[in-house]
Amino acid sequence: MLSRLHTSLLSSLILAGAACGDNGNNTSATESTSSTTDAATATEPTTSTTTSGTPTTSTTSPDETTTTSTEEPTTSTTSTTTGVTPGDCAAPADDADEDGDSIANKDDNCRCDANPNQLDFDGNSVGNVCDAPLVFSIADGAPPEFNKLDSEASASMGPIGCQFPVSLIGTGGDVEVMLDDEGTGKVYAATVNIADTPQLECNILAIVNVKLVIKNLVITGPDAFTVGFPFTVADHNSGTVTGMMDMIHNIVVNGVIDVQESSNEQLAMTGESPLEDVPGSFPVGTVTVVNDGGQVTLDFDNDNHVVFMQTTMGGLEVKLTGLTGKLRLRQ
Ligand SMILES: [Ca+2]
Ligand SMILES: [Ca+2]
Ligand SMILES: [Ca+2]
Repeated sequence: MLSRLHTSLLSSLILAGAACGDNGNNTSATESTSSTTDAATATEPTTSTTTSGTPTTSTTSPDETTTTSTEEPTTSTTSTTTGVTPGDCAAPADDADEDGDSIANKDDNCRCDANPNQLDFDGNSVGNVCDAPLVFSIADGAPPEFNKLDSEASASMGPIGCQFPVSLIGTGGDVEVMLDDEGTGKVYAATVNIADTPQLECNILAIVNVKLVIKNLVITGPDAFTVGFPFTVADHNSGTVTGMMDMIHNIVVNGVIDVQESSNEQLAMTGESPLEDVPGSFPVGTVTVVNDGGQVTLDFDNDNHVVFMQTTMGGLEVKLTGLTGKLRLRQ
């Protein structure tokens, strides 16, 4: 199937219009497996990123901790009362200062790791430095104003094209938040899934009828969003922190471009063309973590970001642009 849309006109087929952008990235036409690296380039120069990353590796570290972390609050409460040191440390609850952070063992909420600020975001008596990550999940049935990201798809061939709005709905996945004693933290968003979109359709000047179905978007970036949670906007005692994600996050897109009719088969042959494992990315955004109520919100607000783009060898360019909205996850 794929091959049907192959043969390249590509670089000559660049849309001048703002909505359809000008990234004449001819290599992106390659099929499915080619990947992740192109993606970053196709989407946003700054990312350069990251690479290569194989989707799968990314899930490792977050997942490992997932199970334990949900249990953490309870366990640690018990430990503190029984005098067992928080955070895997055998130092007794005495007047010594095992980690040299000027907090005596008996008062230290993380006895073997220096944490002079004693920040304890979730108030479980285990300092952030010794504590397990906070884990949040997207749940189905969330209010419609959340877990919905608005974007716009475009299909174009050379100077002609069409646009259609797309709502991407988050249906599942886990995000982990790890905080430190300096008022900063990292957010791992390794497994956010976005639902299939309904079929989208446009007619390019009666030359080609294009149907696009985005089967899935999955975050696969191996790296955490690094989020600054400065003291000025964070209240570690009440459990609220807000910060900016400092990097674009890789995603993988699956979908189908279905060319229903084409009056010019040189430009686009009819039939399905899989959009499979097309690399893409989410833009930077804001993260807010509220411990009271246990939720984390990822906000995206970037009309210019190219989430993904694929140019078939037949010269049909399909692109998802702009990303605004919120994903809300709960503990
Ligand atoms: Ca200490
Ligand atoms: Ca300490
Ligand atoms: Ca804690």
